[in-house]
Amino acid sequence: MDRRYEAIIFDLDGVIVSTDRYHFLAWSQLAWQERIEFNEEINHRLRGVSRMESLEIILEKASKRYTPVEKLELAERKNEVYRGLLGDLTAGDMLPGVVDTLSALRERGHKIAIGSSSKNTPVILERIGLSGYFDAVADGNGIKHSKPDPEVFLLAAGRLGIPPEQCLVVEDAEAGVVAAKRGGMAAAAIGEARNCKEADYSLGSIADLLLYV
Ligand code: B16
Ligand code: MG
Repeated sequence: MDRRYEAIIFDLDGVIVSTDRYHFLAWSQLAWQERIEFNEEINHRLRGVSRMESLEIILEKASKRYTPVEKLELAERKNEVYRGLLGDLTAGDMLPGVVDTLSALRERGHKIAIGSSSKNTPVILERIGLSGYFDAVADGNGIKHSKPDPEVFLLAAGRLGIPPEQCLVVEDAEAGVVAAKRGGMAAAAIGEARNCKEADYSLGSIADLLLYV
């Protein structure tokens, strides 16, 4: 079968699994403890962005200045709450259509990979039963620069051995769509990024991917 893209690289949080609500809960708790304003609009800016960069965005509303050591402590505190919430994660938290779409892509002969900013990627994949399922995993543990830098997607493509122009990235964050395009890849936007103008494709559901690959 003709393939337009040899490889499909999936963002994790917000594309494969609904961990985005756990990030929101964990950041909300930290912001409340520190008496910092936090809402859905600010949360939207955290999608696809690394933990420390997310913290910097939250601290824009803080009335006091934090030292680098205090910032590390805040990020660690948020991560502990987040990790606690991940304890409840199961395969049932995968977003609708994910399992069928991934297996259809494999049947058609595509390589599939994860490209996530999250350092918690290994534990998340294990909790949802997808450890070892992807042909390659690139995550926050292997990169210096997070989205919108293309590093994580280039790492995934390199691990697959597929040139960037033969890769399609699936993203729910504008930062991730921009990262894919900067890396010379095509981008399909879903969920909160759906109307992102830099994307090549807009997906109403993950199964729509099968129309374009
Ligand atoms: P962690 P993705 C991203 O995952 C999240 O969207 C973002 O909200 C989070 O800050 C980032 O991972 C880092 O996560 O604190 O677990 O290392 O969308 O790139 O899969
Ligand atoms: Mg995401």
